[in-house]
Amino acid sequence: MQFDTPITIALSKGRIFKQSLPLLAHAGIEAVDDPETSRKLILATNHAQVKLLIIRATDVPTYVQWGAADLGVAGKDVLIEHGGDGLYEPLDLGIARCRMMVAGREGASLTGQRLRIATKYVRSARDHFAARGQQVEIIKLYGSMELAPLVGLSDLIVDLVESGNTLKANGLVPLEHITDISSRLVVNKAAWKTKHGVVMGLIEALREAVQRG
Ligand code: PRT
Ligand code: MG
Repeated sequence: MQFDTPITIALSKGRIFKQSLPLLAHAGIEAVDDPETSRKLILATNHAQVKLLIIRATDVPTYVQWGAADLGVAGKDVLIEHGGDGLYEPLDLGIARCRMMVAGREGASLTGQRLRIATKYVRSARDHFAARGQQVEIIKLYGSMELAPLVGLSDLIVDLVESGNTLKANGLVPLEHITDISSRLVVNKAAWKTKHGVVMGLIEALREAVQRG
């Protein structure tokens, strides 16, 4: 691919960066530094015009919405909570897959009014229970949700589950599937127009990489 205009791509380190690398490589983009060892927040690539921003997973939609990054890779969980203002979401990259689940102690009740739900995913949790007419109390947490039912902070949690090991290690079980999660390519709405050629080229190269598997 030719990059005749500056392009900034926002990524989080960890699983999203690792799993995005082979897809970006298919589009001819290779990072010069490894974010796991480098402390740099802006990574150069093999193309002078292409830069990678390394930021928190939950901040990716914000950088892209405001045009500080032209494109980004973010989990569907994060995109649901952000709401999607100022973004297009043209491609499911099929990476960083997991499931959003309701979990709790074995045999915990899922019905009843005023259940307390501890979660980082406030919007997803509220919508899930509201869809069946259940009013719940959402307790917003920023991590380690598994602790909440153990100390009586909540009846249930809504969290991401991959292997199920984290739940198991804390004596909890998955009780209900909410939705499958994967990471998506997001594009700033203005960049979609002003950098149309490069953005489309990049989307097509990534789409091809995803289809190849
Ligand atoms: O870690 P940090 O606070 O910086 O932010 P983050 O947790 O949002 O970022 P990161 O890099 O951990 O996750 C980025 C994205 O990866 C998320 O937004 C999801 O879309 C996706 N993803 C895929 C996951 C998981 N799998 C996952 N298993 N994100 C988190 N987890 C956590 C989960 O919350 C739970 O604590 O891993 C634990 C469960 O894993 P198992 O294997 O024990 O079931
Ligand atoms: Mg994490």
